Amino acid sequence: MVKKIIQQETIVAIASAIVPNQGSIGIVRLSGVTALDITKKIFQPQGKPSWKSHQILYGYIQNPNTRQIIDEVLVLLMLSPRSFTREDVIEFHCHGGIIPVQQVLELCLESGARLAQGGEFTLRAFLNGRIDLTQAESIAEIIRAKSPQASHIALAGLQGKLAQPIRQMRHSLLDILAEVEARIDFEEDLPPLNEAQIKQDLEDHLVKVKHILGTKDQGELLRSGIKVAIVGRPNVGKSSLLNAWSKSDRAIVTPLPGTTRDVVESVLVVQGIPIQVLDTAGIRETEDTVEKIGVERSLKAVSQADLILFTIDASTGWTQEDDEIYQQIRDLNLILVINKIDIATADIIKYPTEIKEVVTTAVAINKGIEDLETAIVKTIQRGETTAQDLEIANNQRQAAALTRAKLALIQVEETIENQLPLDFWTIDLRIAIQALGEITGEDVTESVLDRIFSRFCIGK
Ligand SMILES: Nc1nc2c(ncn2[C@@H]2O[C@H](COP(=O)(O)OP(=O)(O)OP(=O)(O)O)[C@@H](O)[C@H]2O)c(=O)[nH]1
Ligand SMILES: [Mg+2]
Repeated sequence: MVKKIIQQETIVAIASAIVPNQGSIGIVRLSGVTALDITKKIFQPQGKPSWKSHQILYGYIQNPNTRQIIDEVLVLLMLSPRSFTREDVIEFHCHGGIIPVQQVLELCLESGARLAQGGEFTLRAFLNGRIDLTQAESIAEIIRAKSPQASHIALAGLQGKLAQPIRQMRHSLLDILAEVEARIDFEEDLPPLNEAQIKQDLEDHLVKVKHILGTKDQGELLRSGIKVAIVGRPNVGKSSLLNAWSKSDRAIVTPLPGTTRDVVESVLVVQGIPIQVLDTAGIRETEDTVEKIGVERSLKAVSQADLILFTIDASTGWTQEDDEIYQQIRDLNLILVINKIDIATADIIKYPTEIKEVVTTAVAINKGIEDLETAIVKTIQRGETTAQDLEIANNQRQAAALTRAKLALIQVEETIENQLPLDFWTIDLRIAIQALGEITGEDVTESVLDRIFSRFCIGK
């Protein structure tokens, strides 16, 4: 249904990022049966090109009605089926300002193309069988990746490394289903089922499904990262910590308590995990209106963070004020940062023994940052595989389908164990097959497609 409607039209979109004064080249991309006709209408090539696929032409975009020259461009011809969408795809490489790309886009629209919806190029690549669903999702993930590691696993997905074991399992289950159904229909004519082999296969698949499922949390960490809030009373060195860690002077640091009034943010990557660090205003009772708002914002940051770096001052030790803040955050995921250890007078700093993760630092002289990073990674990495070692990772949608496949496989195993009739085997085998097919897109509904492709931006 989707296929028929959308593929009659030629779509167009700006494929490069639109940032004023930033890029030297801007790309407008066409895909569809009339892409070549539209190009011939608006593009004046130098010389007499053959219009064969996979070449780059040079010339001018010209308004066919007014004869006005719009831009000097390079044109990439990628004709069906050797293109991203398997349709005729043509790219105009224009000058990178906003005006040229927009004018070229408008000319394409006037010449019969329709503005592409977000993800529509990739949707066509999927519908035309060039990529499967996991590969389409990987494209969106590469574009969104915030760390090299996140990009690495997304690229593995694009290469089909996630789809391949899933497709193999699905085909193996289809074979088993065929064997079982044949026994239901023609029991007398066939040798008995090799039950031991089937059990073994199902068990192997179950192990594989569980293994892939186990990559979800770490994959999520790599993709989305975490939010870390630096929290504590005034003057303990929170802003100094942010600056030392991000090797910048983003936050204002002074010897005066109550310096930070607003939440200051910096984004770092630690062992492949994107970390959004929030430096907050020191928490204390105050009559100062601005500082009061700052403290409210600190508390809001606390509530939104995945991890708190509760910072105290080693030169004063654990104070009454520290304790008051601690009582508000003690149930949260936190690491105690004992800062200013360079000027500590006591050898041992006391703190509540229930706090298990503790790091000592002297951020003003860049001491302890590495220990802090190690502690953070240890706190958020649960399980054996670390995010850094991941080769592939499934996302939430895929994990939901894999969980359905897992439960169905367990159910088939139980059915066999309990020697139930063959009809019962087929019910759960079909559920597992369908769930796996949803992951790759071999078995997928329109609403699932809508959900996946609506997350793309236009031009992809
Ligand atoms: N000796 C020493 N001084 C430090 C260290 N870290 C920070 N300081 C000093 O402590 C003072 C306060 O530092 P800030 O980073 O502004 O402290 P803050 O926690 O952000 O303070 P507020 O924004 O007021 O809540 C500054 O004079 C820093 O130079 C450290 O590790 N050792
Ligand atoms: Mg500060």
